[in-house]
Amino acid sequence: MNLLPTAPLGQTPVRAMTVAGTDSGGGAGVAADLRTMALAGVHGCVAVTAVTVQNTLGVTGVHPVPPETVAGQIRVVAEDIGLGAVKTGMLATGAIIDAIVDVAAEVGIGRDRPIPLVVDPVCASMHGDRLLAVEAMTALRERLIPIATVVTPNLDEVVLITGIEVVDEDTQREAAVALHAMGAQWAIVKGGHLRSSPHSSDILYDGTDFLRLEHERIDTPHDHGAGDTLASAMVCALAHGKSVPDAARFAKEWVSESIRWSYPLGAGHGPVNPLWRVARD
Ligand code: PXL
Repeated sequence: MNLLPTAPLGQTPVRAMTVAGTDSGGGAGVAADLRTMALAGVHGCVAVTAVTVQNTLGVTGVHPVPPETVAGQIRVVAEDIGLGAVKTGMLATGAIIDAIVDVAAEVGIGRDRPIPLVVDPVCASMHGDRLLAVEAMTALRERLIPIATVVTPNLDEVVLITGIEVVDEDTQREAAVALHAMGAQWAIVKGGHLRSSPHSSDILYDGTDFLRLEHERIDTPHDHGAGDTLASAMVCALAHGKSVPDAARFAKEWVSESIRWSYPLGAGHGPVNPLWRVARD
């Protein structure tokens, strides 16, 4: 695959930020985001939104960070280090979403602003544990999605956000139109969980054109952190100045290889693995 250019050793690389939760098992959230950013040659900054207590079997605790602490992490980094792009993942509460949307306006993050924003609307873990409070759905729909450069839901998130049950490509397109109508500049409706198709095809929509990105489906139980990895790869490409379709193509290949090289861990679902980028036999 075509990789992103990396800075010469010793020189400042492109910077991106993940606004996300921690996973004590090291599979998803901030850990997954920083792995992909490091391996893609991007310096990853972090605004932690919540600490989760979890292993490969599930989440047993969620501890949100105070909203002003989340906003503070974003503000000081944007002001000092400078950011090429930002992604959000697990956001936990409506008050955290409000704080992020407010600081994004202050420092220029979001669609039609200098710093592109990828919103991965994480609602629940793969085990069904809630990672975004039910009360936060309104803030997600009415405040965060409208400032997204790209929103990247999976099919479970699509139902929760739009009410649309995706069963085929037509309904996948319908969902993309609904997400775009909520204000996102681009909607990517991921088809990885659409079992009626032999491929994993994602639909991209910008209000005018539909694009379909296709990849063979890689069947594995070890796909923890796949959504985070896709959104992180996309944010790396956007930080490098790529267009959304080019960033989505890069990210699709990146996550597909990372799923191919995922590994078992603990007694549950293992993580996707971007170390294919550097590993040798
Ligand atoms: O993969 C979604 C996700 C994001 N962030 C955190 C998570 C998970 C899934 O479990 O735990 C912190």
